[in-house]
Amino acid sequence: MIRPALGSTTAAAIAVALLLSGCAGSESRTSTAPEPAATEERAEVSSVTIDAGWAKAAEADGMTGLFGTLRNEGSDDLVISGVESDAAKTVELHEVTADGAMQEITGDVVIPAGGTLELAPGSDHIMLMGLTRELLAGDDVSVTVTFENGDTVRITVPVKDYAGANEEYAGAEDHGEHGGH
Ligand SMILES: [Cu+2]
Repeated sequence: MIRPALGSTTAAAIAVALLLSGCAGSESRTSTAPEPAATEERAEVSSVTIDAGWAKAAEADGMTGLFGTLRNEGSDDLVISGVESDAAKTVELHEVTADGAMQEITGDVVIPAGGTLELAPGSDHIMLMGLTRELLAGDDVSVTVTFENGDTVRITVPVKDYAGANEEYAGAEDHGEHGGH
């Protein structure tokens, strides 16, 4: 009668010890988190990067473009489903039409597996509209790109002064004379 009681006490003690070591293990960040955690962690992937990324300096409440080469080092094509930024009220993917106006891209924007998506002045770009702060040369600006599979990637680029990328936004209201052309 004594042996089983001792046995179960020992088993319970071992279980508590395992539980404690389990807690200690999950609290230590050194072993499981090699990279700093993102502020909002969904399914952040590291297989998408930007080469030579930059954004054009712009005033608060204005709009600006973000450019660079998005690279998908994963094995699946990635379809962009949304872009957001704490620096802008609205973020869209834009293209520049043959007549030099820019507009939101309505079709799928894909970064092919093992391939790239070029974002450049006068061509496709990430448009930040309703800037929540002035973007000065030397600042950093971040956008979070979400893909249709639920993955996200946060991209941070430097702000630069740039004289180009002044395309009229086809969706913007005309503050001057009434166009009609
Ligand atoms: Cu644009």
